[in-house]
Amino acid sequence: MNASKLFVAAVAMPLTATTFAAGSHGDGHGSDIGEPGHASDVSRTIEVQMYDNYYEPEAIEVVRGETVRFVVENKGRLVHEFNIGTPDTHEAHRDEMKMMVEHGVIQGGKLNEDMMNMEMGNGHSMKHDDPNSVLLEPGQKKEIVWTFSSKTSMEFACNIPGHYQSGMYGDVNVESPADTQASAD
Ligand SMILES: [Cu+2]
Repeated sequence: MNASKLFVAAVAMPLTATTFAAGSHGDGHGSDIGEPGHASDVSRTIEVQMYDNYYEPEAIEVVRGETVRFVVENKGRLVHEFNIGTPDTHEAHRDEMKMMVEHGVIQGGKLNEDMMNMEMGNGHSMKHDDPNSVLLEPGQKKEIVWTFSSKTSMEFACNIPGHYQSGMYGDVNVESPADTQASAD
């Protein structure tokens, strides 16, 4: 592998904090995955455990408009991601994760924090700080507060090379508030 070649590739394909943030991806209509929520709007906490290579629970049900606090804990022995998106955004994100592995930013059970903060030129870095995602070393626990604003079918997924392919993803089923009311009658 040619190191300088990889560096050029990284600069050409920047990993900005906003690339995959809500609303900034695609044509502006297609992939509305919701938006970062406010702690004061949280109606429910969902605990998610990550193992090698699967999640518990395997699927999540939310109501459109609901703000959920996800408490995500990595109980595996490898680095894992919990990322809320569509199959398309996950596919795009997998290219970035592949690059992070190729650069040694993700090394099996470890994250190279120094390298994540390294300046790649043009203000870009390999920071992994999208609001819809957390990337955790074994034993780490982090939170995401997310408001589900559309009925787009979504998935939570780990995009580290090989993990999604081995089944590390689950459905986010978004119900409309009316459905919930009907079933409560
Ligand atoms: Cu994983």
